[in-house]
Amino acid sequence: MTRSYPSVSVFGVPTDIGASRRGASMGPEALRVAGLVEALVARGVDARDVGDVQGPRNPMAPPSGGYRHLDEVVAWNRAVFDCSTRELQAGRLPIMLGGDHCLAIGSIAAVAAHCRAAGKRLRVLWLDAHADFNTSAITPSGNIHGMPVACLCGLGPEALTGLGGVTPAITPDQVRQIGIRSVDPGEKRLVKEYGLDIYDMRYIDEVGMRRAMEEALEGVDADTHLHVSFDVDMLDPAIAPGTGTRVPGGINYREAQLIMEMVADTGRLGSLDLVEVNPTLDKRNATAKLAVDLVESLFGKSTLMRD
Ligand code: HAR
Ligand code: MN
Ligand code: MN
Ligand code: MN
Repeated sequence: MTRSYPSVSVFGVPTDIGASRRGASMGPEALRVAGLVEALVARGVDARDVGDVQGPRNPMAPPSGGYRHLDEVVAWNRAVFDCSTRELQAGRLPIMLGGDHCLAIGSIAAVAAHCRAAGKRLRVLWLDAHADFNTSAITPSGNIHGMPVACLCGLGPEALTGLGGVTPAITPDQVRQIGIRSVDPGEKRLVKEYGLDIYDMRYIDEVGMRRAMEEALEGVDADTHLHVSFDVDMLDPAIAPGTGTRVPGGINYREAQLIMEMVADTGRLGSLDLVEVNPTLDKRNATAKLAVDLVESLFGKSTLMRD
């Protein structure tokens, strides 16, 4: 299947501000060293690296009022929002290299605003071991990378929920979560209350990835902008050890390839986050290399002869 993709702009967000473990700040360089841009160009994609956005340093402070580093998280997300908005308005497909997952507040708020302006439907595919639906009242850590989906759905501090000018930026019915296997007790109640569509590991084990993905992609049509938010801790730690909050029992290599191939087949990919790569916990940059391999599939590379 030959498909053409819009031009791609890759940008880095070198911070671990939303986590309590350091090192995701080195994710953008790890992904560049693994050859992300070159791999896209080799697929015939017009991809350019527009460099890194800037933000405050990590003060490594304890949580205050239920949030760690709230002001800094806001500053980084504003920078992400501006960069994503600029690239979307230029008609390009933004790929954000995190950084930790709190940065998806900025990237997805930008995509949501872009879709509203363009009259497009938005579907967010949240690939993660975690639901990232905590609030300051229920978080076990204060880490804002455990809160981005809640913030985007309007639950959180105004500086984050209102980042893109419209609150909430998205509604839970626009989100599908895949690979989930770690949800905190209060968070469990909240995802049920908000009706989040979660394809957890048990569901994937029972029905298989093909059916889970068919359901997650149901209703995606020509008017849909598909945003993929890929937290590499969705993957099993045996194949992706370079990440800060590893959870056993994750997505294997073949399942991950199928996810990417099925997204590619929709032809509707409009934006991508690649987050939580932490090369300080890795061996020989394996996790970034695997992420690049999967991004190739996301851009239509088939393991068989379909491309
Ligand atoms: N649920 C835990 C918390 O809120 C850990 C979640 C954050 N880890 C991530 N995000 N990598 O997906 O602290
Ligand atoms: Mn567009
Ligand atoms: Mn996450
Ligand atoms: Mn995660």
